[in-house]
Parts: sequence; C-alpha cells; structure tokens
Amino acid sequence: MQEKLSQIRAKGIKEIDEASSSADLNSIRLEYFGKKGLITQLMRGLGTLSPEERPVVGKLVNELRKELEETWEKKNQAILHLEAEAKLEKERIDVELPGRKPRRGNQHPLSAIIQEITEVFLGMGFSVAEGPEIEEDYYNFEALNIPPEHPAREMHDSLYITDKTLLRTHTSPVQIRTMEELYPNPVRIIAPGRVYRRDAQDATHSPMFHQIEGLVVDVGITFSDLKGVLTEFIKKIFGQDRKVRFRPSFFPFTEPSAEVDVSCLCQGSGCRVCKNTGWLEILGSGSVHPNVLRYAKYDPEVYSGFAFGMGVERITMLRYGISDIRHFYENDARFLEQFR
Ligand code: 2NL
Repeated sequence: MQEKLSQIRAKGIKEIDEASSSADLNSIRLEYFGKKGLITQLMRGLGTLSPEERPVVGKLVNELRKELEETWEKKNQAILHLEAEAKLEKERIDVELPGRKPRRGNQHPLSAIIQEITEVFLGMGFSVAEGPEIEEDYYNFEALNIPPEHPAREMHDSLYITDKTLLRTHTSPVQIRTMEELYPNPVRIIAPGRVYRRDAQDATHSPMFHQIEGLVVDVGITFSDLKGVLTEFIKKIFGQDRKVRFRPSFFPFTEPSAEVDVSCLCQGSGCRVCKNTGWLEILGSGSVHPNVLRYAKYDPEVYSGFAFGMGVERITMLRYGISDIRHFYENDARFLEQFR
C-alpha cells in the first residue's frame, strides 16, 4: 500500500510540475480529485480495510491528498498569474500613437452658391418660398400662360407621373402657389430648388438641376425696378466692375421679356467661356404677363410685377470654371474638396 501511495505521489507531483496551462491543471484535478479520481478512489477504499489498518492508511492517504492539493494550488496560482500577464501583454495598446485625422466634409458648391444668391436677395427684402417637386400640370404650365399646344409641354421634354402630374420643370409653380396664398398682398420672393427635364446627360445638361426664380408683384412695379434689382444682384455676385446688358427675348409668362448678360472677364478680347462675344448669359426675366397675374387673382389693371429665373449649375460653372455639369452629382471627394 505504501508503495502504491508513493507511486501516485511521484506521478502527481511530476504531472503538476509539468503542467503549462490552466487547461492542463484542470485535467489533473479531475484525474486525482474528480468523482473517479485516484485520491477519491483511495478514500473510498478505506472502508474495505480492517479496523487496524484503517487509521494508519487513512492518515497516509489524507497526507497525500493534502500534499497534492497544496502543490496543485500553488501551481494554479503561478499559472493564473502567467496567463493574466500574457493576456495583458497581448492587449497592450500604444496610448502615445498619434490618432488618425478624421476627414472633414465641406459644403457642396451648389449649396454654397444657392446660399450666396439667397443672401443677396434677402438683403433686398425678398423672402424664400418653397413648394412640391411633384407638381400639377395646372401650376407648372397652365397658370403660367403656357398653352396646351406649347412645345414646352411636350411629353418628351417633361417627366410626367400621371396625365396631370409631373416633376416640376421650373420653380415658377412655387411662385404661383405663393401668389395664391398672399393675394391681395404684395409679393417679393425667390424660389430656389430642384427642377427636372427629360434631357439626355452631357457636359451641360442633366435631367435634374437647380434653379432660382424670383417674383415681385405690387402696385406700381415697373421694368426699371427689374433692371435695378437684377443689375444690383449681378454686381454683388460677379463683381462691382462688371457690365450688365438687357437683350429682348420671349417667354410665355412675361411681356416684355429680356435676357440678362454679364460682361466676360476677358472683356471681349476673345475666350472660350463667352465664345468671343464678351458676354455671359445669366438670367431670363420680364414683366409678369397679365394672364399670369389674372390666374392668381391679381387684377393686372391694378397690380404689375417682374420675374426672373436662372440656372444654378450654369452660374456655378461660370464662377469656378467647371467644364462638366456631371461633376456636381458624382460626389467625388477630389472635386468637392476644392470648394473648402
Ligand atoms: C430662364 C428664364 C424665367 C420667369 C422665369 C416667372 C415666374 C412667374 C411669372 C412670370 Cl410666377 N415669370 N418666371 C420669368 C422669366 C424668365 O426664367 O432662363 N430660366 C433659367
């Protein structure tokens, strides 16, 4: 019996000594102290011994159990410590490593120009009006004195949703709606926003683009009010030293109508931007057609007004020398970051 105990002792001490992980130690614990463990079996076996042997062997087994338990526990402490150290080392972070700089965004050039133009008109007493992008045929065409057979109404120029609804082709319907709301009060608004045309994409055309229109309606408004406001606007946006020119034109919703040009920076010496004319076309404008006033219940014998419209992409392209409208919609950071 003593021989057997000392064999178990030697084997146990050796195995504990050689264990290198808490997993190893765990299987050793089961091997000796588990339900069917060697020490457990020895303790059970005590019952089969004679009353003389039992206290002697019992004492020896107890001593062995205690020794192995203590050896095991000591080794366990050592391994837990090593494993905790290893975990800390593995999870070490360099708190002095410089952080990664977050990339900062910036305002889109179209938003910047819309804001700049809006601020010029706010400064002249205008308010900003907004309205739906899905519009009724009545507000988009009919109330603007665009007759049913007018080429602008062609299905192949507009994006229709139903017979009677379409994506607005200009922001004028916002102004008609605002006139209806404000009647009989004076109107002094601009309407910036997205508009839609059934156009093929190329360097200067996009099926969605941005427009800013303006409308003034009151008693005693004349064409010279139009000239004064638009000259002031163009000089604020392009520079006080620029010249402004009004050319006769035609729109169904204004009479008379004028296109408004700003002098080119090349001063007519010849360049690609103005195609050697010395002038850049910026705005369409005119005195509000009496029929348009009537549609919104304003009596054209009492009220008069002027209106204008401009393409935001075109102005932004002229301002920054951008040659392709598609840059605005591609969200390429290399393009957008140039407008910080
Ligand atoms: C252009 C021309 C224009 C208008 C828009 C307008 C609106 C109402 C009544 C009368 Cl509610 N007119 N808008 C007038 C003249 C020209 O835009 O070339 N736009 C890019």
